[in-house]
Amino acid sequence: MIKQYMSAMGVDESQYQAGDFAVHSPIDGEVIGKVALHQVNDVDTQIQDAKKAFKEWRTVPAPKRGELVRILGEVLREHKEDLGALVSLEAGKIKEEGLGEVQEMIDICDFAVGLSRQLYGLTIASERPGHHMRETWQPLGVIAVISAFNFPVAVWSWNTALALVCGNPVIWKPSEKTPLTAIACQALFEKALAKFGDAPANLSQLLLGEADVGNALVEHKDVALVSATGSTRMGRIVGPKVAERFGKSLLELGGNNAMILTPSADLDLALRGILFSAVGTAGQRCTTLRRLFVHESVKDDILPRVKAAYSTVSIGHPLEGNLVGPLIDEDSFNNMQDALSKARAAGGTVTGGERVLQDKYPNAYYVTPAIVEMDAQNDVVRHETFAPILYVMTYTEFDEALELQNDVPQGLSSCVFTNDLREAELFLSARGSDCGIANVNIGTSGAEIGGAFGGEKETGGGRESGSDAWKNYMRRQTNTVNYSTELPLAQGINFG
Ligand code: UN1
Repeated sequence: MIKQYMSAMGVDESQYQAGDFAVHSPIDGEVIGKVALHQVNDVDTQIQDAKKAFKEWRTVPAPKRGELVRILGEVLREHKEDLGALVSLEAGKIKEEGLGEVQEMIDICDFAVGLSRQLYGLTIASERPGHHMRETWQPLGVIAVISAFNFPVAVWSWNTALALVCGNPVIWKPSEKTPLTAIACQALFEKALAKFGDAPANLSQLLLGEADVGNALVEHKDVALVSATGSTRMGRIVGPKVAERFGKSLLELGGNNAMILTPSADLDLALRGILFSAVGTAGQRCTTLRRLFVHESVKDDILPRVKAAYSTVSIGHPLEGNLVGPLIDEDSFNNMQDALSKARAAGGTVTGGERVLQDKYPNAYYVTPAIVEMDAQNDVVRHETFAPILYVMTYTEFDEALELQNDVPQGLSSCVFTNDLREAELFLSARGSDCGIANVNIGTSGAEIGGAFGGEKETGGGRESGSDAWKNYMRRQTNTVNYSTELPLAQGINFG
């Protein structure tokens, strides 16, 4: 099944059928590829090759670098269907979401092309006569991208499109659960390179491997920036290692995203917002809605409607018109069941959360999305479980809802549904949501690429994608130029 897509994208079977690391589709558990993994000693070779590429690429004018990314965007447009379908087959996303992910890639390429003619610095007023100050942004060096299974292609492109226009080479270590989509991206990048013409070799390299290989990449002193997306557990390992060698890191870790549903909210809108954010991608987005704080006066109105909507959601093969595909693997299913039994033990009332389609797909894990009514926000709720579990709690005062929303270790995405201007503005104020993303009358997931994406606290503090996230991929330099014939010192110091 994947062959037609792979060959359309220019990937030869030898690249994904000849190795000894089996890749399973979450759709039915079948082996869909066998790839060769890199070893720890390949890491240094790739980094040395990337350093050579950096020396050349950093001197290519940024708008010319943007031309490569423009072509990459074109190649992605041509292969949107192929890559989107492959994302479905390897990561289990439904067709629309697989295509949406490729669209995010195209969007970030467009954004990066515009950026390639900007990368603005500042001019600064100097306190000294005949002096001129400015701030400039220069290419940074080798960028490592570590990505997760749930956005197997978009996260690479967010980083790579920006890194390239900023003058840097990239080494990408994708999740070991999704190497096939990574191989396809590399092939599409090479197509773009061939059209572009004269670019240095090894601008973008793929590093397939497990934790040992990732670790070697993270620890290597010649990797200037490690951009890592994944669990908080992974970030706790990566962050300190990079900091120890004074490297830079950009961390996109767990989320525990909430919605506050107020009495003035448009409930039809909220229902749709809840459904897409909580159930979409089978609850496996870092921005998935995991907590719903409903005003006590609205609960009896909205909750039956949410439950009714949940019961009509079609679950099954992601390319056959269903709204919810499989969980990524058995571990994910077990983690979900574990969280649900802890929630029950803590007094939660669980609706849904059962395994379905077991007869048809004995080696895959499809579940009905779960709703858990909880009396209080306890540690089960505070923990991120990467599965479709929505905890529902009530509140009385808006301030209390704000406190509950912020009272978790993570700080990625949040939203309020309200038609009350005061509530909306309070939610976005200094004493409102403490998350990197705070929305009004929009769910927690499905951000556009134009804004900076990321969050606070255990989410890791990184920002990638839009706004000025490009600055992560460059080094800042302050320049002072003296065009006078004197040498006045700053702060008026008289030295001799
Ligand atoms: C992720 O789940 O790792 O906002 C990223 C969203 C997507 C990106 C999610 N644009 O849901």
